[in-house]
Amino acid sequence: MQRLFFSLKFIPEQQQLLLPYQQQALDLCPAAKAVDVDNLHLTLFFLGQVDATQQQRLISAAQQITIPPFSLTLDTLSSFIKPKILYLAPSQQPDALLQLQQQVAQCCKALGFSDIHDKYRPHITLARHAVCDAALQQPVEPLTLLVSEFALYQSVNINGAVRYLPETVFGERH
Ligand code: 2AM
Repeated sequence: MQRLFFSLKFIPEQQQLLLPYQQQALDLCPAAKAVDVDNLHLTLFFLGQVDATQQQRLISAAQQITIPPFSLTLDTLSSFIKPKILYLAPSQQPDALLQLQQQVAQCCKALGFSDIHDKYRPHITLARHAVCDAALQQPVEPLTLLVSEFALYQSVNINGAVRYLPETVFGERH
């Protein structure tokens, strides 16, 4: 069994562009713990524990999804109280992102996975264990990323550190 989730796939240069926003988040809430730069991602669907057979089925289903490259503009720094995270999010959710998320969710649900979230809320978690102003909602300098891939990620614990590893990548180059 592996702990898996679908997520947009950012390239390392895009993850680097997120670092100033992470710093802003940490300035607002210094006790929070920064997410490692190569772990920065935007979840599409969280699956939880998945066995090898189901994983293969998920991959086959996701290979049928087409993803036209789209722009994602991130412009809001905000927080969730549960879990206590600081995140960067788009104030306008692009249709292409929502369509992709719906297609991924449909595949997952057709294979028996349920969505543990009441409502899809696209966000990039920048820091965790954030005990700070609960009502944080701050406009920031907009950052536009071009997205053309998503991936099935595995969450693993390596020497006590969580790593998100792209298992299978989907999108225009694949
Ligand atoms: P993330 O913040 O790293 O994306 C399981 O709840 C995981 O799904 C969380 O660790 C969180 O990971 C992500 N998540 C939480 N709430 C969500 C929501 N409303 N929409 C999408 N992803 C969410």
